[in-house]
Amino acid sequence: MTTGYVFHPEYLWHDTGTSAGLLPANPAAGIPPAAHIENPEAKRRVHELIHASGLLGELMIIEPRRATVAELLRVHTEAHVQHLKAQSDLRAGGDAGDGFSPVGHGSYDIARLAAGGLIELVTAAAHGDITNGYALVRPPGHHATAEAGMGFCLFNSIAVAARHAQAELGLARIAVVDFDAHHGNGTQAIFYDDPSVLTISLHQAGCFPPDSGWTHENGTGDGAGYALNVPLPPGSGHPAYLSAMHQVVLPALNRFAPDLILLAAGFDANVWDPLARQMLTAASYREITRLLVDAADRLCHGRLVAAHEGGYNPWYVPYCALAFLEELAGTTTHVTDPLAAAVAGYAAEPLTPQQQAAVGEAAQLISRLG
Ligand code: 6DK
Ligand code: ZN
Repeated sequence: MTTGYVFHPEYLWHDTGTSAGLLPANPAAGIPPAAHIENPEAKRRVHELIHASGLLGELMIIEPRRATVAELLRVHTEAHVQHLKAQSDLRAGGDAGDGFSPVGHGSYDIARLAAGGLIELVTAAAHGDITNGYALVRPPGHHATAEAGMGFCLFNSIAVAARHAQAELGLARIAVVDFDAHHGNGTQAIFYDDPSVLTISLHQAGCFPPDSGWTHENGTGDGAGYALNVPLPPGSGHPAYLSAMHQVVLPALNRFAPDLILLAAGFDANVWDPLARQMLTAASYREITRLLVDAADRLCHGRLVAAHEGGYNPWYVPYCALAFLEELAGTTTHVTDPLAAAVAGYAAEPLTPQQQAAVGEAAQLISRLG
């Protein structure tokens, strides 16, 4: 069993500027500059912890390359690719589409390196060089649609890798599981009418994008049934996510029988994240990952390939990501979650009827999968 790892210093150079988190800095209007919330800090610390824990030495390093324009065009429109290139060429950068998804100077090439890193990881999995893998990339991708960037996302790296796997690697049926706290709307939209790609998103209901990711969004045309959403109420934690895994994700994967599982691994459903109000701990990520690894082993020779998405608490995200990666690699390190004791008293609240209802509603749709 070999776990692949993609990282590149350039991922930390994607410059999101000082737009005060979400709002464009505007001192005259009383909005002082501050680092954009999607800044390199959390992900830099993830990489450093992977190194410091000794885990890096047990992984197969996969070198990323830039996705070509032709590879991007399998998913994105020419206008979108050109727009990002033009914004990135500006001396001061620009925006991907919604006003809070900064494109730094040079970010076009970095976003291509993110998508290409995932392509290389999927290729290594298809060739059997690795069993599974994790790409610690910036910028994130799961909100990006064919036509536009949004929610800090420029290109949809997972979608680009999925289309590459189908076109070049003989992997026909692909499942995308997304446990980022926000809805994987871009990935869902790209594959909405396509029964060869099943998308399953677990997220905080009504968080981002606004009014997106409801259970009734279930695919269209030939793809009807092949988009699943579990919108969990704010405050959902370990029991709700585990219930969603057992009642929705695993049965859907079993039924769909993918050749590859892609994972949008956002770590912003953690109990200390500033951009959502969910309650997962590092131990939760470990358990969720174990279930996904088991499913991949059972269904598709272990092929589980993850892309880092969100996760904004620079103190806690590294421990969540390390637990996830240890589980992917089937090992442990000497590092334990230093914050576990601090939430032991409240992060394991029992399943509420509202959480159970959200899971149950999604579970009813699994029979629509062919
Ligand atoms: N809300 C992500 O973590 C990105 O999924 C999350 C982006 C959240 C943005 C929150 C936000 C608004 C803004 C305007 C109007 C309504 C709501 F893609 C990932 F990075 F992974 O801006
Ligand atoms: Zn997110």
